[in-house]
Amino acid sequence: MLRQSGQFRESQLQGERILDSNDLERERGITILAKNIAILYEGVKINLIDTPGHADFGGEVERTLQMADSALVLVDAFEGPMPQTKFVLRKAFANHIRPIVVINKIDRPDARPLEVLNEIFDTFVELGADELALDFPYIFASGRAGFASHDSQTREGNIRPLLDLILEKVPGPEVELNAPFRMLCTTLDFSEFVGRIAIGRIASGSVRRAQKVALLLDEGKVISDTVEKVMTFDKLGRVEVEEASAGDIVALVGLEEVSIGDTIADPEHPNPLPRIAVDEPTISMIFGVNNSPLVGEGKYLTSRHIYDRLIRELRSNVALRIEPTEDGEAYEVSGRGLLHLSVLIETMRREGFELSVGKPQVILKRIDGQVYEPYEELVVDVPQGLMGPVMELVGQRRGELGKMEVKGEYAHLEFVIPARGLLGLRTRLLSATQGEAMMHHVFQDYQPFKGDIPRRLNGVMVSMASGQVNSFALDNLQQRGTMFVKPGDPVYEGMIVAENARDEDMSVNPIKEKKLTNMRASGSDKNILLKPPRLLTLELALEYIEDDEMVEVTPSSIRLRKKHLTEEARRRASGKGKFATTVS
Ligand SMILES: Nc1nc2c(ncn2[C@@H]2O[C@H](COP(=O)(O)OP(=O)(O)OP(=O)(O)O)[C@@H](O)[C@H]2O)c(=O)[nH]1
Ligand SMILES: [Mg+2]
Repeated sequence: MLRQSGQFRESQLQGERILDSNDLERERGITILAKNIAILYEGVKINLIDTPGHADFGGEVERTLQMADSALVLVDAFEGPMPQTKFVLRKAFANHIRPIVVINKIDRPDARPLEVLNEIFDTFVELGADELALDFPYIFASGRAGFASHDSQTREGNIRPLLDLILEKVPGPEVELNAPFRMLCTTLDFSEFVGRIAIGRIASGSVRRAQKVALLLDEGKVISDTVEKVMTFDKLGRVEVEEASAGDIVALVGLEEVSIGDTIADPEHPNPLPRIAVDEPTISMIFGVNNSPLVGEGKYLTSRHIYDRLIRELRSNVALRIEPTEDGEAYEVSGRGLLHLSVLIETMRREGFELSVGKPQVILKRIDGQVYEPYEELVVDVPQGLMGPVMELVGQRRGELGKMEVKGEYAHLEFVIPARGLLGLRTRLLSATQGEAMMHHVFQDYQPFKGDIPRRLNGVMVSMASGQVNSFALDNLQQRGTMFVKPGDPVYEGMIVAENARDEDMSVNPIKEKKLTNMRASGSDKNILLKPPRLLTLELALEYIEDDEMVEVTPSSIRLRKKHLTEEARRRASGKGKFATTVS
């Protein structure tokens, strides 16, 4: 759409992922933050908001829907509707937004556009869409090849049919032009030069530069302020304007106290718009200072630094919650899923923070004296021959099969599973299926607590010494497990250096030198063949650890460690059993 609108310089459209502009988005190939752009088509300004598709960033979807009149729901012409498709549709229906379905990637050789269309129809029915919604507009497209068509067989053309469909089906914004100014702040941006920028769609009236406004904050607080600058969205950027009016999506400069969910209003008519409803978090982790002996690789180390950073995050990350813990040095951070929180950790580490993070815990609820836990809908697509191990793994983790279908050579399996059961599932699924399984999941609801889920089967090797790993020691240890470290890596007492092949923890000495008496067999080092260590990404590390363990995160390293560094302290602590999950 951007390319064919003809409004961009070629240099602005280089490569893929034009909107996924931050480093993390590019590296991971996913959208994390929603972004606004605008194009002009047939004299109509079309504001487009790109939202993340991954349910962990559902908070982004919830708030950006406030600015939208319609949703283009993109569905892969081979994969069909995914759990996140349902998530987005549910949100759209709840906000009375009528979706336009775009069956994308019809250029794929394995595309099955008409079957997918039927599956989408079934999804609408399943979600209880009313008759109006069941009559949904749809179109086939290839975003990559740049065409859209009402005919599923077309493999060429341009994107105009999609733009035309938008003009035809999307009602103009429902707004009151002649009422007092009111707008909900749905996005925040920051700039070094002008400070906080409030973004939202004007619900009624108009706003000018230098206009006095009332900020209607949470809990009925009202403050007066002045809009310094009004900007509207234009192509990939923003332009300053004198005035903007109802229906426009604007960025307002000068309101230093504003947060997402606040209403900005005419001071004579301070009536707040409904705040944005955001789903509750389902997962939490403890963020604490890094108190490992290797602390100091980063710039921001104190709990004060961490606290201030987390509070800053709250302004724009609407689905996040933060609570101080009893010891005051650490914070319980809650979010929508592992990815939601790990992206925050990854962002912080790139900014120079060091942290220690505890095992992710699902957030339990007590309803009428009974404990409830979050359940997720899980979809696994896997070559048919590999269904067995998938069923077994998901079954062990208390997932229940709902639907099973065959799509081409793939089996498509739909489960409902406690969110606890998902932690660590991806790695196991991938190794059980030689990397062939694809899984997607999305929060479904809270259901009664389902009982135990098997924990990590293996114990770990814990270093008993501090120093530098050497190959002689590793050569011995690698017979007994899978190493996480390589020669030359720094280790400390209490650091986890390997997975033990057995199910218990073992203290080891990865810095042990060869005894002098053996030295005569010179050159024997050459016979040491070390397997490459298992590299743990942040998410893998978080999924891996148990309750008595932590992940040490610094700008340059991710290490696993025991909470208690000495064996003595661990022995003392292990006397007291702990409930594995938190109850709220
Ligand atoms: N074959 C084919 N591939 C496409 C097409 N459109 C996008 N892709 C590929 O699909 C992958 C995902 O594309 P994205 O644009 O990141 O998808 P997205 O829906 O924005 O993903 P999230 O932002 O994470 O929800 C990329 O590798 C694209 O190159 C298409 O029309 N045809
Ligand atoms: Mg995207």
